[in-house]
Amino acid sequence: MKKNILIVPGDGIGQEVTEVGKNVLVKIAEKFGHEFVYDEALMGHVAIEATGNPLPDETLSKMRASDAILFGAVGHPKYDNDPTAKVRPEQGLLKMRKELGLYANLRPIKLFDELLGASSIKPEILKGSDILFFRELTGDIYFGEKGRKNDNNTAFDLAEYSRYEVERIGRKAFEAARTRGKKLCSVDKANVLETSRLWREVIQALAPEYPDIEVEHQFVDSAAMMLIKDPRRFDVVVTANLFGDILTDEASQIAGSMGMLASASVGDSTGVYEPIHGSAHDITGKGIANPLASVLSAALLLDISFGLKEESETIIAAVDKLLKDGFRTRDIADATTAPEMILNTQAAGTEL
Ligand code: GGG
Repeated sequence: MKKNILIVPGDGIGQEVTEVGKNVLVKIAEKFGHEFVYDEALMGHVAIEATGNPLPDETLSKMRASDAILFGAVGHPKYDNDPTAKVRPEQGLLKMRKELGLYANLRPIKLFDELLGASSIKPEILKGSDILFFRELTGDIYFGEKGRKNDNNTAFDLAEYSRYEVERIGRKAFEAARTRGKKLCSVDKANVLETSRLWREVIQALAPEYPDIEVEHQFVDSAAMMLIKDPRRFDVVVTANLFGDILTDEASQIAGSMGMLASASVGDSTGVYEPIHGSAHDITGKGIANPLASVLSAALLLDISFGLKEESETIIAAVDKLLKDGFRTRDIADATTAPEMILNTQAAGTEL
């Protein structure tokens, strides 16, 4: 198979982990006889530095022209303490999602058995947890009108959802539930928010089309609690942009670390595959970042964008073997892991 893959490392540890993800794609192409052609583009803080724009037109054109995108992370601490900054790395991320129509963000919360001890949650509660989140990605409070009023003394962010937007992500989640445990949990805040009441109405209206799927609705506060108390009760979860952003960071503790969670953003055109973690400048350049979320993102890319199931499963098996062999980064180390067993950036590739 011949495919064009755009590599967009972005900022901070995005650079180092994406290199490992790409290495794994190179190895897979060699092993299975595919021809993957790579190009690279700037996004985030590095793009602002080079062009003044977090998502330069050149990057967007390359994105549209590619068959899939392996992305790292965006962000820089200099913007965290400068709330007045007009241009920010994250604007590139949001613009990319909108421009490419990436409305569905799939975040699998997969717990590798070897990492049962790495979580602060008790192993007997965690064992067997396997959740697939669908985070809506192009609506909600992230994209509504925002601004200041009352002489700059009041700020607002408008949350908006249309029926169409809820229905299309809802359908994706129902379809996915059909291929898994046949359970769908829709998370909202319908006791308070009008957008959530519409959300619930639309999911309820879809349910009769999927009689084989057991549907439940949970308020986001209750879902946050149940994720930690009883993660095995969840199969597929569908939720709005903001709730999904927060709940999946929480759910990363089920998998042991944010450094283990990959994601796929799909919709109208080229799919984008990236770790759910950010740029983590505090550990950038120290060789201690966990590259497995990028490696697992490469596995999602092969499966979802190219339909290469065997190749994707080969990567997941290699990650499983690495962990069984005791390789760890600090974020997933536990009391039984020897400190010298630090996963370096080559290790993920050499297992293939
Ligand atoms: N790889 C994910 C990433 O770069 N996250 C940084 C970020 O700002 N995320 C906000 C979001 O995902 O909406």
